[in-house]
Amino acid sequence: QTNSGILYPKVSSTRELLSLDGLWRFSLVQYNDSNWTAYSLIKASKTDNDVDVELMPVPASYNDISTNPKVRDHVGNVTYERNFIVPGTWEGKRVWLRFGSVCYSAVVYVNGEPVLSHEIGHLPFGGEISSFLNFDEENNITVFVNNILTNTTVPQGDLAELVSGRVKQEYPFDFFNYAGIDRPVFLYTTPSTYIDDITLNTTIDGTTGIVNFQVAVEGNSSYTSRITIIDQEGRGVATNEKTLNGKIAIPDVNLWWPYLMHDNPGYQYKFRVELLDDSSKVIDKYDQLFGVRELSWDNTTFKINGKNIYIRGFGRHEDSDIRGKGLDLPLVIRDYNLIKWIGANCYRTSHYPYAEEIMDLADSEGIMIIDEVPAVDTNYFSDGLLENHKTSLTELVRRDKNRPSVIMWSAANEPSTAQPSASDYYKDVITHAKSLDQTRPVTVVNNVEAEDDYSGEFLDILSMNRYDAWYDHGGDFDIVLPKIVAGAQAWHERHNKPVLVTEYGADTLEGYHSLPAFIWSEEYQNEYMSAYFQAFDKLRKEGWFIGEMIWNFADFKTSQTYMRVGGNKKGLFTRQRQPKASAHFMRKRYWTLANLL
Ligand code: GCB
Repeated sequence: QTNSGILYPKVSSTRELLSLDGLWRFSLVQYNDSNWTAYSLIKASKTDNDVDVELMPVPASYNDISTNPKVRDHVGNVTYERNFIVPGTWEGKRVWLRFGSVCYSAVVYVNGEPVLSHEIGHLPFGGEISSFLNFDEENNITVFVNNILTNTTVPQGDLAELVSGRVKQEYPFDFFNYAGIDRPVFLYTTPSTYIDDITLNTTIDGTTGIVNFQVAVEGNSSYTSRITIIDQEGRGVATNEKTLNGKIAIPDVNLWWPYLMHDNPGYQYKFRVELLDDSSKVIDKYDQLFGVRELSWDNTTFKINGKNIYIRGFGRHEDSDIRGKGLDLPLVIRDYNLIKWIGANCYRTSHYPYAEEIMDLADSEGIMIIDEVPAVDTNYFSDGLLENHKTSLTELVRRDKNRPSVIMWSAANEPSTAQPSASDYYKDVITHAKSLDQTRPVTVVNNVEAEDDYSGEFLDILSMNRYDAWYDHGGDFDIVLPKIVAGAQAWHERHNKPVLVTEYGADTLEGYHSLPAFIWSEEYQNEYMSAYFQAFDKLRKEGWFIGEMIWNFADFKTSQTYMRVGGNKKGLFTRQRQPKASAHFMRKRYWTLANLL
């Protein structure tokens, strides 16, 4: 249902909200129950949780909650189930069910009837379920969650049958393939005529902010509308009572600025929409936050509100002990405290869209986001994959289009862009991204050399991942400066576009010291970073180099391989969010850069 809106559920004078977060009954479904959407068949099939408590918290990934490797390594379907009561006062309203994300796909039943299905993790979905509900009584919700990745899923994966007969999920990316209902679940109401979607774009004219708006309404089209823009002090600063599509001017506007580029970063207004009936009674009301800012880019620069952006940041993961990728608010706030402490102004949502609650903080704290779809390590291009890939972009843009923090779309991470077939494929993907949004640049994060690539001509900004002196040339820090500088120059010279380093990093075991520096020690990570800093300082003088992002913000869990000791350890912070020596070192650089620019 990608042609309708996916506004975040909020209480207003016309809308109510109930959370379905909490403990759900959980069971594994045997892999060979192939007809997995057959509700009765799966209900009847035997479950296999052994010693575990058959309850699962929502939101959370299910994999690391259990003591049982069968849960952690499960392939195929699981079921989540719970009962809930819908207040009788909700009868006659539209009642909606909304999931922030289910990894990887879901089929949802309410009182035994299929009501929703969705494929692609990390993206919200929902729909109206009014006609399936019992009001003032118990209702049952059962969600079948499937984690299988194939050649046409985003991201791709493969099923392998081991000699033992067990089926195993294999995937080309290194982060653990967590699954489950990993973001909040809401029930909410709207009136029968309701605000379905709001799209806002802003430009600046001197000291005036211009808000271009489009409001989509479903239901009775004879209602009129009132739009009010409200500032952070709660004052109405502009109104429009005529139309659902138009422009509003905000005089003496407060712009949205990134952290450490302005003394009041992350300034947001409310865009209030009210639908009114003939007697001016408010039928529906929704407040959408937004910021006023203007992005522009050319062959050498990327600007916000007319000022050059220099990105100081990292790639990250949604990842922590026990919860996996499950939304956890203490962790979210801890992470933003660390981001501000270290002086970063940006991160990439590597390698999938992050929770809306996480994105809200980027908007309010002024942290810029490179917003990435789940297309990581794409190896085989096909029409089926292309369709899903485009859908992931459609759903991401629909969700995040109003966020001032989102400054760029990333259409993929490290795809095989050295194959000639990548040319048609990425032309299609990028054309699609540009048809959805012309106000933000689009990138693909590449790890091939400029001369081997077939994607760069379609992109606005060139992003490169480099691991010189890590995956090859261990300890040879002297090769970093010449190789990074030459690599970036080759990208710029081939396409005449701004260049950004989106990854470089070295695995580091906290507390392991070695003088002189030896691979995996804290000293090694610092010397490795120093070598890259020298290259970046040289590139900054070229005039087209727009930023540096280290891999990774924090250590994270991976699949089991000898390459990873307890996971990927390239974090500046441990998985528990404590600093390594590198975090202190990076803090000096990022604050120095922030003060220079
Ligand atoms: C990469 C990938 C990232 C990995 C990283 C690494 O190039 O984009 O997902 O985690 O390298 O540490 O190998």
